[in-house]
Amino acid sequence: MRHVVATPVITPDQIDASNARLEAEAVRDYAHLGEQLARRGVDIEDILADIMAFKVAVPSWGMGTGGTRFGRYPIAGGPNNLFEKLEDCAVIQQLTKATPRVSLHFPWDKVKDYDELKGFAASLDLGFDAVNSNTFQDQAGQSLSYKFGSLTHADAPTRQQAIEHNLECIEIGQKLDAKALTVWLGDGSNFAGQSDFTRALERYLDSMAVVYAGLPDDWRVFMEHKLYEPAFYSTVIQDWGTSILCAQKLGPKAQCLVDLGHHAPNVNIEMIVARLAQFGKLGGFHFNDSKYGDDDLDAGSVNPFQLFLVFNELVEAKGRDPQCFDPAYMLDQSHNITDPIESLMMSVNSILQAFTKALLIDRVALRGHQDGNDPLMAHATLKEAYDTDVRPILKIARLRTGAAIDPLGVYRASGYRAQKAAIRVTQGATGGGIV
Ligand SMILES: [Mn+2]
Repeated sequence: MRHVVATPVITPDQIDASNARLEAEAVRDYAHLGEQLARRGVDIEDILADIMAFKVAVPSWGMGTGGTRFGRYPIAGGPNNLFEKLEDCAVIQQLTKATPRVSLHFPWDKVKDYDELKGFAASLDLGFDAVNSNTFQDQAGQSLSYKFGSLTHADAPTRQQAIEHNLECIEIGQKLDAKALTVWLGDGSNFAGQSDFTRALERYLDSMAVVYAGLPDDWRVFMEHKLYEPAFYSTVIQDWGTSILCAQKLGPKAQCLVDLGHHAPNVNIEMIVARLAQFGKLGGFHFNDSKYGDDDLDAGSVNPFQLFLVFNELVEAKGRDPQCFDPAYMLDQSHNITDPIESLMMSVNSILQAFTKALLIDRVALRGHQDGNDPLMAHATLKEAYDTDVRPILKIARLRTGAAIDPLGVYRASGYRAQKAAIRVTQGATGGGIV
């Protein structure tokens, strides 16, 4: 029972001392931006309220340093088990107050006692978000291999094993008050002719219908598409088209999950977001960024304008359907050369910046320019919002929620990782999966 109460992480004093130094300047900058926005007819306090309410989940598997197929560079003080990963998640929540929930991945995150896990998380001010199943690799002691597929495998017993794993994930998730299951599978083929596209998808739908039937009333299942990898010729759920067809076939609790890195290069992802939202099928989001493929780089680090355009669609969709539009937001990144805590805090900041800027778009003017066939002014309306320096709003949001005005500065000054390096002696295989 050594994990029942968490050890203190960064003390409130450390945050307060830093905020005391930065507060006066932040308040002045906020007041100045407030004046500028008022001239544009925007009440900065309305924007601030939305930013303070925005939450994004962090992935347990993102707390360990990731790697590539060429290798991995562990950092001293990295987490060795789920409890240590939760301690790291707690630091991000403590310093940003925007990440109160953690997404778990099974069987990686299996523990003996889920009540203990829940209590430990609660003592760190953390809860749990969507649970993720894993049928893209074989586990020790697993009776049937997923080498040639899982939910779409040609053999019924292998499909059944994958179905049962997903049902077990739902069962565990219920113990942790999660409300959604995310299913990404690597099923596909490496050779033309290896797999019958149609029969593979039929098997997927049959398997997912059983998983769907196992969902509690207030749960949803998110289907995460991905163009390629680990299968390099064809993937069963390769894009949003296949995903939405399956979601429509399965029923209202089935929705699509958009991982920003799971598309072909240059695909118009914001348009996919709009389409899925229009048909009530945008269930969740995995934020990251990419240059070439499923790079799992930090959100907003390569293409912050795309992130802004995605949030433009999310704000638009929320405006159309404020009651029902409620996607599950999560970060899904692999941190290969940075401290995952630092990367995730920077990513939260990028996401909040994109969201804030999207909230500043003058939607009445935009619609007028769209309907009046004035492409230049329509685009200029977006750029007016995008070019606004919204950092003062994020700083005041953090100040008012009890987070750190400067999360990275407080984290670096705290020496958290060095302290953990003295305690966390071993460095096990806790690498982030790329999902
Ligand atoms: Mn993902």
